[in-house]
Amino acid sequence: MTTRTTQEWQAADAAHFLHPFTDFQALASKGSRVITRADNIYLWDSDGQKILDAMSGLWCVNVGYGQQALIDAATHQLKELPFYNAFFQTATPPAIELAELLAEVSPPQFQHVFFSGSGSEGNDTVVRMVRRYWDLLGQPERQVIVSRKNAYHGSTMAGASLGGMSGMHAQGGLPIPGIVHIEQPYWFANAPPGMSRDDFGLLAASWLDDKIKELGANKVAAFIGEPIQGAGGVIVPPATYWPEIQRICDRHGILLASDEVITGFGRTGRWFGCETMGFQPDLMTFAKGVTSGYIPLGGVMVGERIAKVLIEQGGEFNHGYTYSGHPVACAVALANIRLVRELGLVERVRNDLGPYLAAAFAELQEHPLVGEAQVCGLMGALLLVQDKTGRGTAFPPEREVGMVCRGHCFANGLIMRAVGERMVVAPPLVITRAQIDEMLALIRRSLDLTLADVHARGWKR
Ligand code: PXG
Repeated sequence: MTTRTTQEWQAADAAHFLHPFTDFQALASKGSRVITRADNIYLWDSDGQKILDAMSGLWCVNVGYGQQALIDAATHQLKELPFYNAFFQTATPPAIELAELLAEVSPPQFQHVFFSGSGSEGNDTVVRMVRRYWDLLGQPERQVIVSRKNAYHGSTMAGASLGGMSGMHAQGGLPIPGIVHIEQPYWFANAPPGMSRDDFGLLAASWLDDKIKELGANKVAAFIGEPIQGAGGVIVPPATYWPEIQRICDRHGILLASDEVITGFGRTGRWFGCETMGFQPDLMTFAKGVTSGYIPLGGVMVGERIAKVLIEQGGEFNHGYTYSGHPVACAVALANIRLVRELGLVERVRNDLGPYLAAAFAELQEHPLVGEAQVCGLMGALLLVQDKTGRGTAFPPEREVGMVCRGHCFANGLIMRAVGERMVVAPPLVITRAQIDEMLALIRRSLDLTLADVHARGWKR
């Protein structure tokens, strides 16, 4: 790559690069921040400023930046066999070994995997596969997939349809047919006044039961959800929610899919979020953390209930991607998962870093701006409120207080994501306690600066 000044990069970027989820015109007039290198949990931009990346890239760099084992795995595989497909009764050693290793680290019901290139593609596979499963069982009318409002399942036609983001549905005529949404298990926003979190978890799960009864169980193929909604704002459901969802799916015989794109590979202190939340899905979508984002890879873990039917009576499944089982991506994933094991990252998140972050966030809950602080493993959220009385009152969205706070984070060398009024973190799992302290000092400073702005504008009650 050539060396250019920030202004030169920004000009070329604005002239040619259409960024995802971006107002192209607004960005072109402002100029992108150009990230040029990274190490461990830190990034550097084209002005040389060091930034603590509390979002692991985009929820993915679980082992941190600069891990030589992943670099070596990619280099070796690029030389040995940079590509071969898995379509025409062929396979490559990295894809076979990765399938084997994924079966080992996944809950016991998973012995098979279908590879994709991303999380969105993985969820497209889920849609195709569950409908195929019911076809094969002679119940083709079981088509509908139930998802949730404010869910994020990707940006392809099926992924965005499964997702519950109204802004995405508004563009492109979504959702596609056969996908419906129930309300999310977000206690702060959706619980009736005075209801405990645990009671609310049961209530929110009962909305699935209501929806199934409304549609007719014989029409419903599957329910899909993120164990913890990530892009929706790190919404940790009450502990009662997922076990009740499982009971409802079991009772109606419908398939349960866990979208583990963010929660997989140690993020919550177990290999997969469903283990932390206490349920046993039939399918798990994964991506991001499978390679720590070093190279694109996704897929679906397919439970034996489904795999058995597909294998024993399926015939050809007319679905797949050029890069299903890409050897370089699989080689990097193998190195990544082995490294997660070697470093004991899953246990470290569960026993040490997760509780440490939770204690720190509990202290931040005392901050005048913070109405709710939630942590699960190494993902956390702080909800910014204008009034802390009772359950609290969030700032009205049009004030964009989250964006104000995010601006202060950026200016202070911290990447924290704003989802509306929820400020979220998901740092690399290799972060140390000392680095968590450093992150917290930056968060606290950014909150204080945001509070000063809020007071100056007369927005605080
Ligand atoms: N499922 C979940 C749960 C995700 O979080 C996807 C599927 C789609 O994965 P791909 O690889 O197709 O992007 C995701 C992706 C954000 C943000 O702003 C989150 C994601 C992607 C982009 C932005 O928090 N998650």
